[in-house]
Amino acid sequence: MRRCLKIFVDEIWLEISGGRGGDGAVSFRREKFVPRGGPDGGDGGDGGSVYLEADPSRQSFLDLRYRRRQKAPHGANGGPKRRQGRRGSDLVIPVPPGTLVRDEKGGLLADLTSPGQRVRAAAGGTGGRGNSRFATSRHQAPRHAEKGLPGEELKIYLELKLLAQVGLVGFPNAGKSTLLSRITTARPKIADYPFTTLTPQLGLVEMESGESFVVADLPGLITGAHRGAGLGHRFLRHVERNLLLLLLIDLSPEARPDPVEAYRGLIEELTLYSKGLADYPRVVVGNKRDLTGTEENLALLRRAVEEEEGAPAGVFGISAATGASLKELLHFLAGEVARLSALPPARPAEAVIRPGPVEEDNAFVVEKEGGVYRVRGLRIERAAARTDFDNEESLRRFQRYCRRCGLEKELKRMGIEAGDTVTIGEEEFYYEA
Ligand SMILES: Nc1nc2c(ncn2[C@@H]2O[C@H](COP(=O)(O)OP(=O)(O)OP(=O)(O)O)[C@@H](O)[C@H]2O)c(=O)[nH]1
Ligand SMILES: [Mg+2]
Repeated sequence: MRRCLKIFVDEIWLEISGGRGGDGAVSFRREKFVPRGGPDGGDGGDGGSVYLEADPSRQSFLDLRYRRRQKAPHGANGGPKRRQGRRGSDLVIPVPPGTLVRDEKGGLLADLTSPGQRVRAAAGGTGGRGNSRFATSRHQAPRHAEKGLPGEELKIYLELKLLAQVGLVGFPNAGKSTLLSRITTARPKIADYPFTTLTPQLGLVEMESGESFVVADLPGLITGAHRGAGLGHRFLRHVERNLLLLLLIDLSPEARPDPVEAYRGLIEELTLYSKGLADYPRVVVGNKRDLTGTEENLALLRRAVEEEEGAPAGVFGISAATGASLKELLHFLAGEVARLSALPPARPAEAVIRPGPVEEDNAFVVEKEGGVYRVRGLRIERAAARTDFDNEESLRRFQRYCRRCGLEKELKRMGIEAGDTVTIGEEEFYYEA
């Protein structure tokens, strides 16, 4: 599906978390007559990630209402004989196409429009390495293994915006709202004065064949709309999000501008707004054919359209009020929607706005509050999360890391004393000189 106009219709919060990575194993080979073989602890499996995927079989967030917390499975721990822990399977949450994914602060993480588009919303934690990975010629029997990292946890905000395939474009009073109310269950305000419709309205057309498509009634355009005049200009930017534009033209003899001027005026406003709109898929429809004096105008309009578009272009003559020729029009629209949605997108699908995992960063900051030193930093927090503090060798390894990365020096500079508390991420320690 190409980019389509979206109107906000639903919203929901979810709390999601990636699975924890499995721990690496500490284990030694057992062989006959060999008292203690080499290290053979396997790696932990990665935790599963949580994905959101645009699934056309979903129309709303209804089935997520009672499943606000979703977790991907953990990775399994590594085992002896270098056995790798099983990785946690990914959790895929289906959402309707047209879903915007935002973070807690409202920042856009993803815009899922085409079926099958996916975004990884919460990454699983990576598994820890087993002790077999830490053997060196100098240290042949390491008892150190890494713990698996926790998965990402976050609260996300989903917004559903309906996608419209057909956009109604016309001057005020052309009968756009009347047409929408006639062909869909939408009930927009209809009146014989211009600018009755102030915000885009959507309606679903359901064909007898079972096909359906969404039509958007956009506020009326006026001359100068591309420069920001009138109400319609704010919605011009949405026009490109439809598959097909329906230019609706008032055929009545009293219509101002007259049908030919209206047609040329609409094309001009669209083209002046954006060059790409000049040859955007469109169909021209003359309305109010039930009124007297409209046949002549329809003929004039046909001629003008043929001149402009070159080939003998079809112009529909309808009456939104009586329903005349609406069946033929809908049949044509359904065919065009099917044809155009099968085309490859004009632009590459823009699914993922979310930046990838942050680059490893050696930097850390220490804040002092009373006797507590709070350490923050991606790498140091990871190193702490990776460490099994009950394992003597792992602990020593972590202490060496703290020395190497300059944390210990920094703590001393800040005046740390034995017995003070140091927190690194989720872990808490007592400082020993
Ligand atoms: N005779 C006749 N009148 C129509 C027809 N379609 C719409 N009208 C009338 O034209 C007037 C404007 O109709 P709307 O549907 O409100 O027009 P609109 O294009 O939505 O207008 P804005 O929202 O103001 O831009 C109303 O009085 C309608 O009853 C039609 O097919 N025949
Ligand atoms: Mg209207």
